[in-house]
Amino acid sequence: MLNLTGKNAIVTGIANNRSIAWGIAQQLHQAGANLGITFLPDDKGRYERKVAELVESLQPSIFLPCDVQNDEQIDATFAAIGEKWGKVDILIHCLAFANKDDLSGDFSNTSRQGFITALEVSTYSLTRLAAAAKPLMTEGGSIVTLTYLGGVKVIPNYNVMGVAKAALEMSVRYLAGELGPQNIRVNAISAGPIRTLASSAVGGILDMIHHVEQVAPLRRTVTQLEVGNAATFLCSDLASGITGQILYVDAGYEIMGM
Ligand code: NAD
Ligand code: 0WE
Repeated sequence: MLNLTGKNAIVTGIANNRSIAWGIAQQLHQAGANLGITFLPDDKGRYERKVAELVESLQPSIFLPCDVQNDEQIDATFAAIGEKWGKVDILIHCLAFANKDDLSGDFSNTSRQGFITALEVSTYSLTRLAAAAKPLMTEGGSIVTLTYLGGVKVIPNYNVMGVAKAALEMSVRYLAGELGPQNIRVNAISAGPIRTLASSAVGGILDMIHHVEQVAPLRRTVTQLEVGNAATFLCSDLASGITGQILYVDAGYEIMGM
């Protein structure tokens, strides 16, 4: 029933084997999707080599740089995707960035530039990539992004990223409203805390994970592959009636009041 054979899927946000995007890419591949992987390029090409090596086993037919802060690169990448594939069915938006200084201390100290950067990379990029993918989603499509509870409730130190995620979740609804008539569905997965490159750079993440293990109904955290399974579902025909939604994949943590 869960079959993505013949579907072309762009996956953004793979940095290493702990990335949530890596869990998603593996599950999309297992369901039979044809993968296109984009990565954040750096001067020395280190990311490119590492990510290329990692994704080799998934045999992506596209592997291209895509810094979401660079309009020309986004346009060049989607032009190449259009030429190679003709159509896109699935877009996975799995990236975020805020300056490290803005992820601790007082939220009211967030600088103008820090606020702009966090919302540019973490929020605007979804709308920008959706616009680039829209003309290629000629047979309908599914767009999935990743969010976090800190966009709905106050989580200590999440600060400007919480504002970025709140705006991301509303972007999901506006995009779903706009793209629905073209049979493009847009949803978000709100994942519980997972140890990744991004989260490991945050002080106290292990304590947060321990807290979730004690309080969440399932008494554990979730894995990248569990998030990947939910994303695969949302991209499949099994989810054909679902758009504009935020799906919690958090071992139930979000329902708890105490
Ligand atoms: P990660 O560090 O593996 O992934 C973040 C990715 O963002 C990296 O691949 C990085 O290259 C990419 N990125 C940053 N700036 C970019 C730019 N300018 N252009 C293109 N790519 C850029 O960490 P992750 O935890 O897997 O994060 C993936 C998503 O999951 C993020 O949206 C994050 O907010 C969300 N999320 C994470 C958790 C968690 O606990 N790890 C929980 C809920 C949601
Ligand atoms: O969305 C995220 C991670 C976001 C993130 C993390 C970093 C660390 C390194 C964005 N930008 C950066 N920039 C860096 O320089 N998560 C949901 C994981 C996360 O981050 C937190 C959390 C959790 C959970 C930050 C503070 C408190 C909790």
